[in-house]
Amino acid sequence: MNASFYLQNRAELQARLETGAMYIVSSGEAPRRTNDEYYPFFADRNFVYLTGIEQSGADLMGFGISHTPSNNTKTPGDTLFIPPADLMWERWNGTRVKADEAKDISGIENIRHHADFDRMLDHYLNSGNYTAVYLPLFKYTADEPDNRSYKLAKYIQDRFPHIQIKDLMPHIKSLRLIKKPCEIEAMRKAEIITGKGITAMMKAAKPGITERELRAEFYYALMMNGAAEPAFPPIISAGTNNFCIHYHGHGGTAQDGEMILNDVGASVNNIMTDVSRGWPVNGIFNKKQRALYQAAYDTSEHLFSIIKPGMPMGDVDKIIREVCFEHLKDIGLCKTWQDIGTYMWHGGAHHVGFDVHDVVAINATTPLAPGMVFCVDVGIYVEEWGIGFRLEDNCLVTETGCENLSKNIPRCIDEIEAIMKK
Ligand SMILES: [Mn+2]
Repeated sequence: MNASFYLQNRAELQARLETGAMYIVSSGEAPRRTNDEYYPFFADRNFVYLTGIEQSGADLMGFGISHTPSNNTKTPGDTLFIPPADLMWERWNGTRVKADEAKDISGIENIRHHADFDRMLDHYLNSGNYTAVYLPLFKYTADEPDNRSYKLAKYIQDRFPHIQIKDLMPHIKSLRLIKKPCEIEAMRKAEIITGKGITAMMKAAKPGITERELRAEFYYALMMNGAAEPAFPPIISAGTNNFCIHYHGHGGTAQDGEMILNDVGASVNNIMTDVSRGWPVNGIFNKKQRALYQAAYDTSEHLFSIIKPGMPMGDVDKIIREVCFEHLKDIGLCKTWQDIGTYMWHGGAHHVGFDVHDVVAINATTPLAPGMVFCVDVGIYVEEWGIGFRLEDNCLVTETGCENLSKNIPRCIDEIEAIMKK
């Protein structure tokens, strides 16, 4: 990504905000893990989307583009507040982004030390030129501690009651819904790395291999191909551990006759992929595994043949279930439509981008549009047979239909069996 991507994202966001509005997005801080040790820092996704900068303790302040201050002073441009250089701190913890680097990455001209933030915020809010501050207000659970956005909201409400606090999330979610060409390019590169990780696991698989060894194969392939980290904690499991949808135990051993499941992704330039495959530990699908995998594959292929602009988002998941139901009925597992919930445990379509479960403005009636990217995820779990897996690919909506971005990662039974042949 170059600075023009972030400049464009900020320009589009600013154009959505009314006169007299400003917004603040913070990069966040790494939480403490234990004693004096911190979790690796993972920058707030909205902050990265708008700046490209992955530096903790930074804030972006932006302003409604149509705003003309009443006292005719110049409309302030986007301002980035970064922590100052601190040689002792950096000796222990790594270098902080410098002003000129931050400018090159983000295209933001106005870079300030973070110590200026409070004073400048107070100055703007006292100026009479502003009526609203937009903050990204999101909590996954209501009782989680206040992050910087919530603390800023309280600070502003306490001291500047004439200023309205508004939620930035709806605006940023609608921007993040449609991917720009450079995001698609990054995703294509990430799919190649993801494919190397998945095929390495397929090649290494054999009866007796542990989930940890498979995990090591995945990490090794990613690191050897330039990835610093997987996009998200990989899910790699075997046998009945496949029945835990978000399994991170990695303590099991793959036995002959079982299936291995992976649900993994690499990222390039912060754009993630999310790909699942299921394959037999011993390299040859048995009769039941073959029937179920083929059902998932045919369902997925059907979806990729019909997805196109205009289709309501909710239809993707609905049609996955309907088509898979027909296959499971043919196999003899489903008798009535109500039985589908016994074998399909999760939704079949979530967007992917800066987040693996991407934060986008979408509902069941939203029409698909070019530039959207979501997973087509067919999960089948048959506990009575001890077989569970999912087949998950990344679908880009194009002008005329769609494209499977992860189609080159071994996908059909013949491809998987060929790659596993020793
Ligand atoms: Mn996934």
